[in-house]
Amino acid sequence: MAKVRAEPYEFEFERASCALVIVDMQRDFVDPGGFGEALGNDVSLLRKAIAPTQKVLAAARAKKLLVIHTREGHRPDLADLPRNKKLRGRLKTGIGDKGPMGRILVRGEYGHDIVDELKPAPGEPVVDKPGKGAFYATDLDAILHARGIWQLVVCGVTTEVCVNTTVREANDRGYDCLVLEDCVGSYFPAFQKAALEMVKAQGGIFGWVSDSARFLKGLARA
Ligand code: C5J
Repeated sequence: MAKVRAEPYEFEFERASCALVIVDMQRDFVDPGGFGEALGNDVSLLRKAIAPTQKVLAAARAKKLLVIHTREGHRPDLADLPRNKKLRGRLKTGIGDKGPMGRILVRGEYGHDIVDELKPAPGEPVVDKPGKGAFYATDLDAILHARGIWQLVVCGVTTEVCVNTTVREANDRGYDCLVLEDCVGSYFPAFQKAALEMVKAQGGIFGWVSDSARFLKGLARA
């Protein structure tokens, strides 16, 4: 068992039963000129997570951890886009419309894909998800079960939306989750802080929180 210093207490994991999950590091959320920025958000708050996540990704690959990438988005015909998600926000330009990087959050479009800095390697599963949680309407649970994975190290964006929803879904399905606080990002600093607090409160009600440096130390010993 490898050990990572974490809150509320150390996270113990086996390399063979642990996967790295990188949530929605997509151009439309993270890159300047994308949908996120068009909505008035400061993407630099999300971009801070790229460099530490690159280090974690490289180390995970070197240690042969399963690496999974997720992308939030919809079919080009929008048949899987619920009415509430399409209408929410009363946006002039929203999901499915032509945005700065192609049709917004539509599979196959430039903005929907993962940022160049964290490009999936051949063989790494990319899970396309229509919702916020990575388990809803996807084959993620089947992929993890097939490989005997029950522990997840989670990076990505945004902390309080897709990362938090995924961790909660994972927790209810029996997975232990470790969230790396410098590898997740939110457009709202107060939400970043609160979302991390929520994971580790009450003895780790949804999981553990650590950071890339502490995780890399633990992984080096695994
Ligand atoms: C959002 C996400 N924020 N990946 N998506 O709509 O967190």
